[in-house]
Amino acid sequence: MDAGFFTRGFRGRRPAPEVGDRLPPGQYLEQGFPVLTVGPTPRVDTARWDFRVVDQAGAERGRWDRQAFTALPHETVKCDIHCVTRWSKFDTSWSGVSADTLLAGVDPERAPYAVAFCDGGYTTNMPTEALLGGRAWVVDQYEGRPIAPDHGGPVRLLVPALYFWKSAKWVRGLRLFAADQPGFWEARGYHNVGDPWREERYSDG
Ligand SMILES: Nc1nc2c(c(=O)[nH]1)N[C@H]1C(S)=C(S)[C@@H](COP(=O)(O)O)O[C@H]1N2
Ligand SMILES: [Mo]
Repeated sequence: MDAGFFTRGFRGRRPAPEVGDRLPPGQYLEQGFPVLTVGPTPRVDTARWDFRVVDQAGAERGRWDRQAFTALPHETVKCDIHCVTRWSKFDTSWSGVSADTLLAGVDPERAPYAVAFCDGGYTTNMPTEALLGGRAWVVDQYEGRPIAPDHGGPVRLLVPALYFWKSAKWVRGLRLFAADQPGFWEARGYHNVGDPWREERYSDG
């Protein structure tokens, strides 16, 4: 075999260093934008849409209808996203409301666990802290346009530091708990935390 061919073949199996540094273990770089949904894309009734923060007992800590949500201060977020099925996509760009804004006044020591709930019934859990400090957004634009229905539009959660199953599509709110409550995938064997850099894909138990 000719040395040039071997070199190209060898390089072909390894991402360039600038890509490799940004790829968590076991991930590959995807250029498209795959759609991963359990079940059908729900029909979202924008007239009745709201985003709510509720406590364990069901008491409302915050509620924004579509108009109020749109009027909240928005930030542009550029981030890499990592799906547990091994694709990563670099430099995705979103616009939305920081979870710090939506959770203002919530004490993460008194309400240490959060569950995102959605139209269609999907849920996913994370520590309240994982949503604070500029680490999570509730986004309503992707690449400068409304988010396509298949990708969670009109509004989805974005938690780029965790595997993308935590970024709940069609999100309608956050419920706060004193004790951890596994979400849809977390109750079906996915890792409770889901840090891609630690390759926390599945739980052992
Ligand atoms: N409501 C809801 N949110 C969801 C899902 C889902 O099935 N329902 N799938 C999750 C998974 S496993 C991934 S990888 C991402 C996929 O988002 P995308 O379809 O925009 O790529 O959404 C996450 N959020
Ligand atoms: Mo996923």
